Amino acid sequence: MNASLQDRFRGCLVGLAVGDALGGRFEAQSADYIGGRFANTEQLINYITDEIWYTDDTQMAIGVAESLADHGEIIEDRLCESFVANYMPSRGYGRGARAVLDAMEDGDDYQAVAAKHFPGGSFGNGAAMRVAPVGLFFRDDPHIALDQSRLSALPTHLHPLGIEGAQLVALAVAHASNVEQFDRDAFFAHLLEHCKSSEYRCKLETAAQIQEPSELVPLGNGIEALESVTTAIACFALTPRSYEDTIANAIFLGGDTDTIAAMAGSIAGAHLGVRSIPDVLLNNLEESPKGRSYILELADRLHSAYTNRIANATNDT
Ligand code: RVK
Ligand code: MG
Ligand code: MG
Repeated sequence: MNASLQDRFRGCLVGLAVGDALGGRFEAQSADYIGGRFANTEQLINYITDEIWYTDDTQMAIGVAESLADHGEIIEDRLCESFVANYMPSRGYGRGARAVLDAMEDGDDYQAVAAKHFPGGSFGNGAAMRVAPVGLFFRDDPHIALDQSRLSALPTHLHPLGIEGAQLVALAVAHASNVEQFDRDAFFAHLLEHCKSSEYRCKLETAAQIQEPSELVPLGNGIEALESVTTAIACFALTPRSYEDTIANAIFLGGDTDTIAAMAGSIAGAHLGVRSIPDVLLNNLEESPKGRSYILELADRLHSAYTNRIANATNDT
């Protein structure tokens, strides 16, 4: 039976957090090392016997989801307030993102920091790792999803590749949440239709042809958006009927495992629903004040706000 929409909202947010938390155990390790420890997905998943803690990816995605649930759209000032309220440096942030968030927290000119820390702005994957709630909330309209994703990236990521990475993940989440039967050709055609840069186009065309995990390697496993966004999308497209295989595809690549598994997990969860997440992972996800129970409630709150938005849009026409 296909997952309900509420179940998909839950699957997306919890799928992001679980991918991040499991991937966080292997961040910066090599593919060879991880592959030497675990022979397959089952061994990787069953290695978890205690609590898994999420990182900055989930912490910032929570901020985006809260802001959307409260305001119904991305409003930069409100989003920044939410980022500051959730900011916890110990979760492990990118160094440019930390500089921007520190400025936001201190009431300094964070936009100037975002513009100058890296010339041309950041092309890190920080905007893409947190964007899944935007894809869910605007799943009915790719043009709004693209625009709102851009707005959600801008406080920290001004480089076009950082922004487009977020837009592609949002579109992937939206599409995954919309379809009952996953059609790989339709999925990549949709992403390519909205892809602007030759850099992402080239990677998406490669991703669309991938038949087995070893072919994911050339897409990249790095902290830059261009080295991780299409990788995450391809991890899902390779095994669209399995949440655990999707995040395992990402983790077995090594490198930025928390973020690639977070993005891939959010897409898989949006398609398959929260029941697709293995109990051993769900039950071990941290139960801190903004842990498992809170994320499930937040997903429900986002779902309610989404159904209100759709109802209001229908009444207006
Ligand atoms: C620690 C040169 C650039 C660049 C530019 C590189 C967390 C830098 C999460 C930078 C994610 C890194 C990740 C990350 C998210 C970006 N020129 N190098 N124009 N733009 N870089 O600092 O939020 O793990 O090496 O903006 O995107 O789990 O340090 O942060 O893996 O990309 O960090 O970019 O990072 P930042 P972010
Ligand atoms: Mg992280
Ligand atoms: Mg990371």
